[in-house]
Amino acid sequence: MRTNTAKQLLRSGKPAVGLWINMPSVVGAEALASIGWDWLTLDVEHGCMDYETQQNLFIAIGTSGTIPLARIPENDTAVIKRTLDAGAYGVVVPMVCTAEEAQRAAAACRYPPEGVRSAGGGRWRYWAGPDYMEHANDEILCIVMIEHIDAVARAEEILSVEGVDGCFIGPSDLSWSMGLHGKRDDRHAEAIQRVLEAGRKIGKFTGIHCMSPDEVVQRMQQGFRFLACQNDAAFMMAGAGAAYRTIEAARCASSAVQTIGTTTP
Ligand code: 3PY
Ligand code: MG
Repeated sequence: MRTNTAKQLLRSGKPAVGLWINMPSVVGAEALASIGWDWLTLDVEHGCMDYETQQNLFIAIGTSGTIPLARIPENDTAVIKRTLDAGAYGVVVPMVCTAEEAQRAAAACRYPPEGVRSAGGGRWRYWAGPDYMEHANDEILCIVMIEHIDAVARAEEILSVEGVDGCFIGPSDLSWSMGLHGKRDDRHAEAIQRVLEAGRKIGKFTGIHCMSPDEVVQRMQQGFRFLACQNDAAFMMAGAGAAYRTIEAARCASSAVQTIGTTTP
């Protein structure tokens, strides 16, 4: 079976860095994968992409050494099965608040006897390799999201669940669950630190969504290992927005600008 190089990094305690794909563009995914990110995660929770599109995006990501993952819309056994069959090498499961919910996610990611994943066809036969079923339980990543203050309080029990490889903090939902309306304060920072420490204690990796490359570096130094650097739409809007504003500022400042059809006196 093709090695899950992102999981390999995480197993050896090294950071694995990537970004969320929110836009259902096959060539966009292929282009991002060509950069060399360790993984790319389709954001099926908040992005607008149907099942067939997801499969096409996994194929596009799979043209490089980047590992395709998906953040699924909800903690559902059938959704996890179909997503993995389509080629995801792991799932990020949103809003996991209890050990039972973590168990459900972990079981859905694994074939019996460890789990309940149904053994069926999929493009893994040729992309991952014919021995996929023998190794999938070890190679597939099951990452649960801790993004509610109730989950922070239970971080150790959630992370202790067998089959859960690590967790990923959603700082935004965490803030809303704390009544902070998306803002971050010292209590928010303490909650994040608490999850990080739970991961250290249990011996599982902790990840977090970052708003900039600088934050990725800072979080890496703090001890986070699964690091998401924004998403495709944010990168596109930042690049195109900055270009537009530079041009617009020059255009407004320029006295040489003429309206078509007018002549200079
Ligand atoms: C959050 O911040 O809530 C997220 O889900 C980030 O991916
Ligand atoms: Mg969230």
